[in-house]
Amino acid sequence: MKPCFVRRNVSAVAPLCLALLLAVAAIQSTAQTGAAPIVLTGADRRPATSLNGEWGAIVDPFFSGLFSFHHEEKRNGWFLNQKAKPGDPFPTEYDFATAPKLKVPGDWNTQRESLLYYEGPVWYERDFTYQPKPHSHVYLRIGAANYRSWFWVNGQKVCEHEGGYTAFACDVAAALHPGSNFIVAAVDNTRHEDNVPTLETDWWNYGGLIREVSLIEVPETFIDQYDLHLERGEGSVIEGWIHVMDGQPGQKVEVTIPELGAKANTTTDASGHAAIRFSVKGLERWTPEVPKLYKVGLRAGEDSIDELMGFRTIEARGTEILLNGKPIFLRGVAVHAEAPYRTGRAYSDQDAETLLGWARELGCNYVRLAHYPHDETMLRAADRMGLLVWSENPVYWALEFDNPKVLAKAEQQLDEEINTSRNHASIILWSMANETPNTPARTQFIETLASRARTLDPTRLITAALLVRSQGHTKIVDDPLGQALDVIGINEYIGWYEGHPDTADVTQWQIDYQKPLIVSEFGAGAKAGLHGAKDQRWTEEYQAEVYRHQLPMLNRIPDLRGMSPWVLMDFRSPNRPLAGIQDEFNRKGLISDQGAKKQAFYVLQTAYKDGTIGKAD
Ligand code: GCB
Repeated sequence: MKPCFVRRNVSAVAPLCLALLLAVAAIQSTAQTGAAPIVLTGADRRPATSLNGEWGAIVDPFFSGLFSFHHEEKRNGWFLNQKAKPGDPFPTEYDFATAPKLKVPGDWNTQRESLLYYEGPVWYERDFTYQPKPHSHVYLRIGAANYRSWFWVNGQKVCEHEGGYTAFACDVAAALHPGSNFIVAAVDNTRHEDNVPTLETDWWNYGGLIREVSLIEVPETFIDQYDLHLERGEGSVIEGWIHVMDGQPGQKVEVTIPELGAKANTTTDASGHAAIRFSVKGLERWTPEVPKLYKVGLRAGEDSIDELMGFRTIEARGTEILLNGKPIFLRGVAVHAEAPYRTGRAYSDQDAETLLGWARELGCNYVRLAHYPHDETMLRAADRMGLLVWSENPVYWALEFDNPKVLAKAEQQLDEEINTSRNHASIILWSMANETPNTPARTQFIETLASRARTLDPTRLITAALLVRSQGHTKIVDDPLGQALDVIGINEYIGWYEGHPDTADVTQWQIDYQKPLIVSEFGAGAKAGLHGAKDQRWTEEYQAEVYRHQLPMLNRIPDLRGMSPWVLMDFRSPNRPLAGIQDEFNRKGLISDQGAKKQAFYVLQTAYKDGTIGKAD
């Protein structure tokens, strides 16, 4: 029989033949590219085989490990991890075994001096032994890889991913074998105009496997995602859903909260979705003062997850933000995922404890985790420490807002952010964007994201950090994007990028929205230990003066319901070259990268602790 795929005219192909053709094409393309990665909610609560540690690493600026001299994708790329053998008809010009090492997790920039500014592909390789269990899936779970990444197990492509700050998981079961295995990853942090974020940012483009990497084994039928939260209102009803992958409709799902003696059962529908709603007695709500967390068990057949969760509600009413039904003022600070002391990307519990510990010491009940989704260790720490969180996607400055591919990238990252972190009581705000230009294309783009976020998670508030415009000494908040938001965020730099610190004293505010307002940024640069007159830029005195004038001005804004001055700690930025002062750090930190508290820290701490700033209603 003539094989059907030699026919030229596809419309003339018999339906059966077409189906076969499509199936073969799908198998071929999956074999070449791997399946699309998935999100595993609560992955950090599952038993895992860590692949952290030292990986052989080869810097490959021309990506010659993947592309031939005519830029075709190689069949014998470095993912094969070949070893040179005597008599080989060709030279093998790489060897992961003898290559220098890089630590995972970790950005490459702060691990090798020659890589501080490097932007391009780097290859990673690690050997490991593994005994796959029958009847299970095995996922390679990557906490984040900035920005594009490709993964192969034993030379077989398992997946690719785009987006530098979200977690994903690739099915690797078919590529594993009992005994010794190897994994090769290529990570490329090259900036492109049509990326999210785009070419310009004000932070270091730390590349690499920047967060934890592990293997997670799950049964054939397993829970991939879930959402449990407290229903709005006075009562104690927990609602949400659990999604089961690769099961039959009618799969039993159980949720237990042993401390409350609560147990609830539900079953999945045809799409694997199981809605759940049950009432509990004696629930202590999660608050910043008492961040009560409960062990929550989720079970579906052979699969189970032990979660640790708090329960609270969040709403906006008029110009108020209500936590558990009561008006709250968000005493915050903005935080980059910059590692204290060693610099580079933060990833560990200790990084999170240090950064958020400083926020607590400052008197905060809230942090803006800027400008991309932070690691889950940060969210777990915020849950434990009672810090409310603004979680942000990397829609920063001027993306290609009229490019549908860019929208798709932003949507994918938003989905990953929400599906990974939706069970953290600490998160109350999903931020869609930071300081974007006011154009119709921008507004439409971000409105699309906002409605997607609302569909994915109707329980939280949607915000964005907007730019404001000036007329004389009046600051006007009228960006049309505000219509799509529940809470208006605005950034302003009176006393730093405009005017003097005392310009704040004569500034008036015109806000065209009847919604809660958060001043999501204000601040000034200072080098820790540099002292001088209060009108001398870069001194601690100048920075403190900006805060002294900002606070009374902010107190005059009736709708102000929160603030997160820029920024908790100095962080690396290539835009900040001023020698002897900045040395490629944005110095607007209240604390230096080496942990020295500047005078402004204490100005803000006093205001937060004395309650002289902010009104909840
Ligand atoms: C901003 C940006 C932030 C910058 C900051 C600054 O408005 O949102 O990413 O780092 O200003 O220091 O200029």
